Amino acid sequence: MTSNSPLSPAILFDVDGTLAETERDGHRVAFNRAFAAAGLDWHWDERLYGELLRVTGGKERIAFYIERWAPQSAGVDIAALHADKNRCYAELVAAGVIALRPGVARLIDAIERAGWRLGIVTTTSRANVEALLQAALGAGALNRFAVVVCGEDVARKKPAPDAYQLALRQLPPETRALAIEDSRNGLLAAHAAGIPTLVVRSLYCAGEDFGEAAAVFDAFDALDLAGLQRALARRPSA
Ligand code: XBP
Ligand code: MG
Repeated sequence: MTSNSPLSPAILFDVDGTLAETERDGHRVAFNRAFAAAGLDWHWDERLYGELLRVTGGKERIAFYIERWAPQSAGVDIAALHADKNRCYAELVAAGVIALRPGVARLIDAIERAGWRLGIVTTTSRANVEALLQAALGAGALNRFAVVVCGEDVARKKPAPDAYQLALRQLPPETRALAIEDSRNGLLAAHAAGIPTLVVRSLYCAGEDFGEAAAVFDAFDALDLAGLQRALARRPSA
């Protein structure tokens, strides 16, 4: 299959947990730095953050935390706090704290060499994606992706299908898309958009239910173009 084939493949990568293990040492640390800078005595430890991850989106996660654990802070400016958190995240990423998962760069290169399209479908902020890809793959890395859908592009974040549906609208009609995800929320989003999905287990989401996945892997080492092709041939079960 090449990009000129009647069915032109596009491999749509999730970001957090999939391209890189960004959550524990990236987003979580950045949230805590922003809380401290704002004079808040909140601290999201590794275990609590695992629970909070069920809420996708940083602003939504802060709002959920306030509702559950800090109702006295209902007046906090969530948008400002989140903007500072993303600034802290960009600093961490630029300092090299977060690397791509082993095998990701190799797979991206192979997809490009095959003439297939690359895409990103994430519920994180665009600034975070830009910071990560620039640090990990170099300046202009985002231009390698035919479609880049981020949290601010959609009304509803994963597990809603909006982000994947938008990606499909931005790709040529003959595209055969395959998603690569690490979480149940991501899998449900892609599945609801009718996109077959491979799961590569990550630190925080390894124990989740991936029943709807075309295949589940523990690492990218086991994934090659043939594996992607097999998954592309499958339609998601109803
Ligand atoms: C990951 C998320 C994000 C990040 C934080 O989604 O849920 O909310 O934790 O990012 P995905 P923001 O795996 O789909 O990328 O603070 O920018 O929202
Ligand atoms: Mg993810």
